[in-house]
Amino acid sequence: MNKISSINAQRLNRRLEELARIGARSDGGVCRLAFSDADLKGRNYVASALGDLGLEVRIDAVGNLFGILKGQSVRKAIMCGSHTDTVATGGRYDGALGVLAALECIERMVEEGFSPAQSIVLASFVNEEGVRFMPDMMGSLYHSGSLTLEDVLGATDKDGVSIGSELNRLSYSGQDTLNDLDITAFVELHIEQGPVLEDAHIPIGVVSGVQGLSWQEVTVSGKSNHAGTTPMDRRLDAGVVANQLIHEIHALPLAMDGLRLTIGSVTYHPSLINVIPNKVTFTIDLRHPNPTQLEQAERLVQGILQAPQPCTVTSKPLARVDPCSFAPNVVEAAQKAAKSAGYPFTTMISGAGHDAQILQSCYPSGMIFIPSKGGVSHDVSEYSSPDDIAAGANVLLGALLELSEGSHL
Ligand code: HGY
Ligand code: MN
Ligand code: MN
Repeated sequence: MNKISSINAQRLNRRLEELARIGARSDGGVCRLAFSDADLKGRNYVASALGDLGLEVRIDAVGNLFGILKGQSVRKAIMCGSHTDTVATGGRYDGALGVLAALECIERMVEEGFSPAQSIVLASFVNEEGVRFMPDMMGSLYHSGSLTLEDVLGATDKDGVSIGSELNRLSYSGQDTLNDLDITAFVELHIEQGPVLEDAHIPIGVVSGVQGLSWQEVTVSGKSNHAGTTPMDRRLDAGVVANQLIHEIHALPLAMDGLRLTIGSVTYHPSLINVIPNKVTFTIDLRHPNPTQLEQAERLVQGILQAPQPCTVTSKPLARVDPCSFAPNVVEAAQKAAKSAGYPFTTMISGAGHDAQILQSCYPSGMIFIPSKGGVSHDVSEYSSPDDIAAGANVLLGALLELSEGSHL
């Protein structure tokens, strides 16, 4: 049996450059918002590469893309992959690395004429980012059965456009499923998107779990009026109340170790210089590795929002994912792969949410990280070095072979 030792680093880095040109921003970043034309082009780039390799390509009812390399046991399969949608000010590696590294691993098997003991399935899940349509990790939530087709098709963006209408406009979806396969593991290679690996000068992170996430949108409703004529004591200024709430909420991480809180979007209405705002909406992104602490943080936020105010304050939950621990056998396979490839590694939890966190609910899952320069991600300056990219893909290849072939490696 050919022991495939490494990936073709040049081809992988070339593919990352090619994909980054789809949805390229003038500042060097990438914008492939879910179910946009650029997102479809990015998915078609991957689908045609899968077709060129002779893999069976499947697309499900929400647009999740799969490529299948049949193994000696066709039914049993190892899944690998990630997502190719990005945030609006995204980089070239978040998600794309996991999909293209999976493609590279499969291409190495095909070109060596290697028939894996289990089939290998590449997955590219739709709408992992959740910045246009919420919740995030939507494609893997649908695949794992946590969201219905109606939930997905009915989701709308800030302009009221639904995913269903975008899927029709782009003729993006299919009827396929993976019901005929028995997925025995899922492995995702991803950039760390934080500072841990770079600070420690370690090239590989083996991810043991992912912290929990809670998203909500708060709306403060007051009364518009003239900025010049309305006395200060006769205003119902939604901006004043919103800023007070934001100030109090921002103080929470000082009182709770490990809590990460982001108010990433604040929108005033009518947002005019000489009009008292009658409505302010803002988003809250809470993260914590401990489920009890995450619930406690949610309660503290609700306590602040429910305090008596002159304006009305409402909040709408947008996404909620529990912290997860990955399957020990997948974590071990990744550790073994890093060891046998000679890469120093550390075992860590993920600060960012990922498809693997959702898929852990239906398949034994795990992740492999590579360093992010400056710990930066969700920004156009996101960067990982070609050497680290090659290292991560080699460890992914090793983990796939370990999981598929077991000890006969
Ligand atoms: O928000 C997240 O952690 C992920 O990038 N969707
Ligand atoms: Mn990602
Ligand atoms: Mn992301």
